[in-house]
Amino acid sequence: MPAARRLGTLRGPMKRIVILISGRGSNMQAIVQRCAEQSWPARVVAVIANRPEAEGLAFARERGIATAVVDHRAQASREAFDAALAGAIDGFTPDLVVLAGFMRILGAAFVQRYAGRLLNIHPSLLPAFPGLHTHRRALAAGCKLVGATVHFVTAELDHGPIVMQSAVPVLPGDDEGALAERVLATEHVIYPQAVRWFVQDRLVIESGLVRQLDGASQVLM
Ligand code: NHR
Ligand code: GAR
Repeated sequence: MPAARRLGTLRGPMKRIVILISGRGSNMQAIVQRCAEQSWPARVVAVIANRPEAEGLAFARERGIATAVVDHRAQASREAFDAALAGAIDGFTPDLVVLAGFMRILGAAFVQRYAGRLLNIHPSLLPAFPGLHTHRRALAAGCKLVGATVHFVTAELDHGPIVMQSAVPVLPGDDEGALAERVLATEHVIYPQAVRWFVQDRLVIESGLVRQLDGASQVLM
């Protein structure tokens, strides 16, 4: 390990980000791109997938970002998967771990290990529709507004402190795919924004609520 990495004082303010994906990885790509364009005090040091076929891995490789795969199907239990995943993550000594379309529920021990430095984006206006198939459920419920939520991850699925939300209308004739696409476009704005605030040390969690220290709007609509 180079001396500059060992000496905390020389490491400077550059935060190390590890991004976990399961598939396409468009949110991961948006974060990598904004990080470079806007010269964040941060670097995406690795992209880790739980599926070897995750399309997003190719983008990371092309960019020279380290990649790893921890295949949940090769693990004997959820606990074993979580431990293998944590081992892979810790090899990159991250300051922040970002779930970006990551599709495996993580256990309490894993979440505790990264408490306060683990973010997720969920494609609904939480606390509505935690879990899977959010767009289908929002359509079935007759929702007129839908959106996405960036939150800190806690042991309770999709219930952690909310960093930022986006809202878009449901339009006549929308199906699941149309809705997912409209919401996804906003995810690509709010997730990089939330991660930027984190790496700039602009977020605090107070009594389970997230405050942006500059008073910036935590809403996109
Ligand atoms: N883990 C914890 N503890 N807390 C959260 O808030 C989490 C989490 C793990 C993932 C992302 C999430 C989402 O935003 C997320 C948040 C997967 C499932 C799921 O049911 C649910 C929510 C989320 C991700 N996964 C199935 C499982 O058995 C597998 C589904 C599949 O492989 O396609 O793990 O919605
Ligand atoms: C995104 O819409 C994300 O919010 C959602 O999956 C998509 C992943 O797209 N996440 C979940 O549903 C988590 N359960 P991406 O891989 O292109 O970022």
